[in-house]
Order: sequence, then C-alpha cells, then structure tokens
Amino acid sequence: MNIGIVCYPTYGGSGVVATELGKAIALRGHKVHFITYKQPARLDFFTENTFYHEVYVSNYPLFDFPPYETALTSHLVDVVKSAKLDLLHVHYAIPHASAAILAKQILATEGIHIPVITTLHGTDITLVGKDASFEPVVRYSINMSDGVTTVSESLKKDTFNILNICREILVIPNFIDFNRFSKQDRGHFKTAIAPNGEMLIVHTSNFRKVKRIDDVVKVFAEIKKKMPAKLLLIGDGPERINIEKLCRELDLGESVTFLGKQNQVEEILSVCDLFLMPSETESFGLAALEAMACELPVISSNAGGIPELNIDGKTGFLCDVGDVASMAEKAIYILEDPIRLKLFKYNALERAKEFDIHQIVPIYEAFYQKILNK
Ligand code: GMT
Repeated sequence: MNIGIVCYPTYGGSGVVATELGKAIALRGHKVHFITYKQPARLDFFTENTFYHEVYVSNYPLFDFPPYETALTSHLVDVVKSAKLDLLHVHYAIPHASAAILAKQILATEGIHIPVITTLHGTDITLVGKDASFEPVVRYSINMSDGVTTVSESLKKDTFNILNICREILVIPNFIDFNRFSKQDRGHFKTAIAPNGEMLIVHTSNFRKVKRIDDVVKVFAEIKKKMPAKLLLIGDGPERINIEKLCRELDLGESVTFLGKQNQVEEILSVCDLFLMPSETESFGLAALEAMACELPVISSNAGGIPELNIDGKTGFLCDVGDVASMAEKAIYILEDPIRLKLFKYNALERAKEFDIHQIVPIYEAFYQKILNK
C-alpha cells in the first residue's frame, strides 16, 4: 500500500501515535508519506519506504491568519497525484480531516478516488470539537470520511454524544514499542537525583490545564509528608509558570525538578517509582502507557479512556477527578510497602504488553485493506 499520513509534528500524543504507526507500517513493506508543516519529532530515521512532504504556507501580508488548511489541502491534492497514494490517514480532526475531505472532493473532479481514514485522538472531540466555531466542520468531516477510528471506547461514545454522530467507528487503542519503552538500567542517574533513596514520582504532559498538574503537585506534597520523595515534571506548556508558583507556595523547594521537554523520556521513567495522571479528560493516556511499559504503577483520574488502560487496584488506582486526598492515600499505599510496589510494577508491565505495537499495528493495516476493498 502507498499511504499518506497527516498529523501534528510536535510532541503531542496524536503526532507520536501517527509517526510511530507510519514507521511501523513502512517496516511492514508499505510506502508511507508524512505530510505536515515540520518533520515529526519521532520521525528520527528514514528508510526506503518513508517520505516526508513539507507543507509551505504563504505569509502574504494580507493574511492575518496564514491559511494552513488551504495550503495543506492543495499539498494533499498534489502528493496524492504525484506519489500515487492509495489512501490518506489523517490524525486529529482539526484541520486534518476537513483538509483531507476537501482534497478528496477536488480529486474526484479529476476522476481520482482517494479514501480517507480519520483517527480521532481526544481533544479534537472533547475540547475543541465541541466548540461551536468548529463543530459543523468536524461533524461533516467525520461523516464524510471513508473510515473513522478512535483510540478508546470512551472517545467513541463521546464522539457519538457530543457531535450527535451515528456511523461506524472502530476503536484501535494506542500502542507501545517495547524496543524503546522498557526499563533500562540507569542506576547512576537514579543515584544522582535521589541520592538518599527517595521515591521518585513522575508526570509527563504538555502542561495544559486539562492535565491538572496542580493536583500532581498537591498529591506529591502529601506523599512527601509520609516518606522521602522527589517529583520529576517532564514537558512544558502554558501551565508551567503557575505550577512553579504553586511549588514555591507549598515550600517544596528542591524536591520538585522541572525537566522541560525531553526526547529520551524512557530513560527518566526507568528510574522512577510511580506515575501520576490526574487529567480532567484523557481519551486514552499514552503517557501512562509509556510509564507502565517502563514498569511504573499509575495513580490516575478515572476520566475518559484511562480506565481502559489503568486497572484499579492492580496496575495502580483510579480516583475521581480532583480527589487529591484519595490519590495521595493510594499512592502512599503502593509506595510504603516494597513487596506491594514490586507487584504493582509487575502488573503495570504485564498490562502494557497488551498494547504492544506488534499487536495493534496489524489492526490498522487490516482496516486500511478493508477500506481499500470497499
Ligand atoms: O494529551 C494531549 O493533550 C495531547 C493529545 C494530542 O492530541 O496529541 O493527546 C491525545 O491523544 C493521545 C494519543 O491518541 C491520547 O493518548 C491522549 O489521551 C489524548 N489526550 C487527551 O485526550 C487529553
């Protein structure tokens, strides 16, 4: 197959899933063309089967808002024709699905049929998708796609309910590549950041409000009252300044380290003991899966699709959004007993194995084939 993949090239989960999927599909012998405005962060190697097409947007002075969607649509039309693509797989509804549907309609006028598969990732439905300024376009693009997937049952339900959509949607969960995400021996690093054997608590995200990082800090403050512990915060974004302020107010001093954006997250996860994900909404929780693959139990909220990944009482615990007291209590329960901690770590890894890239990518591949055969 000759597949075009459209995604956000930055650090977000949807871009990671799209890029890792494209790389895996290419390794299975298909040709994969990434079409986006910047080389995807995880597209760190090229093979004879992967191609990258950069979308250029004119900055003509008349444009207060450079029309990326129009430039992307034109580029899609061009790449479908020049690379003779069989299928477009677009990740995140806005603006990728709508650009692909318009490209499909333009190509139809030239007698070219290009099927479009849209994968919804979460906030494209639960936050921006329901914004009145996008809703009709999102609904139309989903309805006009030849195939639609969501990353959890929860997101599928949200798509039906929020957008009042009634069509077939296939759930294909996020996946993990154990060649990259597995516990590595980084003892020297652990000694450097936790010289007195402190418990290492970790959180990774894009530091947006929806991640509730203030809850991460408040849970950590409670853990720290009971045992020596440190908190590592990986990522960056608009909330960072408020979180730094909160850490000062709670007098957490040097026990919290802001590591910023990191490329080798797996190396840091490998030395930690517990992962916190108290998100307001989360369609799947790829960051938690990455942590579990590195043998970390997860204390999370029970929002969205997280319960489809984190098993309450086994791989960690699920608490109501904002229930800091319960999250702290459960975290301490896991951390205070070394044998219990070991068991939760083992369970987390075993659960992560159910989302192995080698099991999930063939589901996408079969879905491509099904849509092409239609
Ligand atoms: O988590 C984010 O805010 C980034 C976002 C994205 O669109 O890149 O992640 C979403 O997609 C991931 C991959 O499918 C999911 O694992 C995340 O749960 C989802 N985030 C939310 O729903 C908030």
